[in-house]
Amino acid sequence: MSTKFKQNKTIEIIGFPMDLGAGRRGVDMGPSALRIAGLDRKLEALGYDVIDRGDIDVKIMEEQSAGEPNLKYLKEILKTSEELSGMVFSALENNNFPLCLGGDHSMALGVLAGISAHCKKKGLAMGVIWIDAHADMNTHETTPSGNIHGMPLAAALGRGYGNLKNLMGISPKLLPENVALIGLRSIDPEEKLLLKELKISAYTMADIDKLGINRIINKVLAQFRERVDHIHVSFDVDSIDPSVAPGVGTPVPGGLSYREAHLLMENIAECGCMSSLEIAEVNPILDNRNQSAEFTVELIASSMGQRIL
Ligand SMILES: [Mn+2]
Repeated sequence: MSTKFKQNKTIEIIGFPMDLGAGRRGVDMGPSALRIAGLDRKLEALGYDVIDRGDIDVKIMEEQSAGEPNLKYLKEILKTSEELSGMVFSALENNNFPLCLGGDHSMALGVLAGISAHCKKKGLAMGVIWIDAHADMNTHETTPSGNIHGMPLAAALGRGYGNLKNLMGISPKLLPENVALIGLRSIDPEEKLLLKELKISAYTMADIDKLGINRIINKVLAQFRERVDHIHVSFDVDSIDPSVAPGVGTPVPGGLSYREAHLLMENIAECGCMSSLEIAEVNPILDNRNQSAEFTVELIASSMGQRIL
């Protein structure tokens, strides 16, 4: 266990019922599905105090127009991301552990803004472990879909549309050497160029097949322990294979197996160095009887210290 990193024993759950950043609807029900799967009881059983802050109020699609085709629903995403960033910042300032439930992955805009404001105030370096089938490294200039959930990592790195990257008045929020992507298997051509340009550590499913998830996550954690003071885990549930978690925003075959996903999270728990967590893209519409949310709650528990023995 590391002593440099703070892992607070009170967890603040913040729900972000957002699907405006995604192409397919339904992930706005993700926070409910995770709560119904017993998240708070599971965390309390592990010895944590849990405060549920409820959900941020997000306008539904029918109340508004999409606006610019390359930045769909920008206005509402910016407004709610600002609110989310303030809540994440407050949780950290209160010495609590923010656990943010999405919602599509545009959630990371607000989450990373809140963490970076906290880190800036305290003089801490932020590292992000981004577990995802996709790179989420598009900008308004490269996006094939206009869906903002494909842009949050680029924005955090200071790339893309001004108001998206400048949330909380900090840009860049994240240095390229302090991010690692794990689980990649669907990357747009321009995202590949940006990943290479910024020399970002990116572990694809092929890397995981060859090296094993255990070796990869421990390498990343060892590097981050030296380099940063706050480790955030941004977990897109579409990193998991659809045979295990079919209820996700953008299912892509060939993902993490049941045990690979748990082993990844168990290693993060053993490190004792995760200071915040977000869970994105649970889609109950595509799910079978809440199986994906239940699996995700087990994964959250593994990342927070649940052990087989
Ligand atoms: Mn994602």
